[in-house]
Amino acid sequence: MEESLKIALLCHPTVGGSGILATELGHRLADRGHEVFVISERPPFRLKDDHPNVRFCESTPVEFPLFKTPDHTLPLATRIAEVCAQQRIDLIHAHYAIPHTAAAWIAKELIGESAPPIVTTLHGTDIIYLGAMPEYRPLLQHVLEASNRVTCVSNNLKQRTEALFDLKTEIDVVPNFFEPKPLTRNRSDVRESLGLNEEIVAIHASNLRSIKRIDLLLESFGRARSKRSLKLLILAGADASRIQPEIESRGLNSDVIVVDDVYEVDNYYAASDFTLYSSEYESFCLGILEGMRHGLPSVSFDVGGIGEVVVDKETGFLYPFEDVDGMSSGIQVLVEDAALRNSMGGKAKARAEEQFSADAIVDAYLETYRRELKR
Ligand code: GMT
Repeated sequence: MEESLKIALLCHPTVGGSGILATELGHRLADRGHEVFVISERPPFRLKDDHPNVRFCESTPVEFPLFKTPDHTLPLATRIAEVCAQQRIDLIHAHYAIPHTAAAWIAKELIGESAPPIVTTLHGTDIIYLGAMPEYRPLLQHVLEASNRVTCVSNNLKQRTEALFDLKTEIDVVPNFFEPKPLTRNRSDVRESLGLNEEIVAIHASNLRSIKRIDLLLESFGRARSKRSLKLLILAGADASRIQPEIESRGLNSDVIVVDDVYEVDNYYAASDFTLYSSEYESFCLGILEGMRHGLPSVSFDVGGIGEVVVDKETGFLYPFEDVDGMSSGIQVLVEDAALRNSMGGKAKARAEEQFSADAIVDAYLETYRRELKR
């Protein structure tokens, strides 16, 4: 039996791929008998903190009259040091370099020689955007170097990281995984509750940040929709009011269904027919993988690491960024051809199970931890 580890997991509590992945990784590590201490300002939205091996350790941001906004990072660093000392943590796994690896690095300074190693997992925007900003670049360079191991969720993100930073550490690629939860409602119930009949449903789940290019999503959908009965279901992991004006101005009110605050996504994927993404960058695009695991093909732009998840014309359709004509034709093909939808969906599901299973990916993270701890 493998020796049980004590792992401090740092992640964003908000809706987003990195938090989802980190949380699910925490659950899987805990299922395998490791002790997981999740340090964040509030429980990440999918965290099961009633799991016997998972403990949530709150880090409270500080509001102080001289600070314009609450300070998250320094209290987090102090809290990490405290948890490491009290719990004799073996390893810190930081998801997102800024602020998490930066806070872990400060914590290491506080702890001194007995500080545990840091594994950093990069998820995308911390490198693509923050990495390009002069305010963060030298700090990012420093904390990536200070990490004992760095992993990226795709080869594309690894290449982008290596192009931006001069790193001596070898970066490992550990892709994302997704395992669906058992469905709690059947397809027809979910569809009925959304006011759907026989329509074909494209699903998009995201935090609607500007990088998701909801304008291009609506443009492609709007162009495809005239042909056949088609609806767009948006699972909004953020305040959806920001996209309502865009939906209204395009006259898409009756064809776009927006559902807020969805924590259990599986029922919605199972009630849909394909996934639709129009992001300008995705290091991976967990939402496409979630759909694949439910047997859904995808339509998206071929940006970032999406081409490592989707096999073009087999499990989904990929188009150059901003090619809304291409995207709307891909949508139409899937809408009109049920047999193709099913066969591509079947291939998507098989690929998700073979390449992105929880077992294989958790093994890969454990291997990364053990390689470091054996040193
Ligand atoms: O894309 C977002 O807005 C959320 C972001 C996050 O950090 O939660 O997602 C990033 O990490 C996910 C999990 O690794 C990836 O699937 C997403 O592609 C990645 N987003 C970007 O690279 C923009």
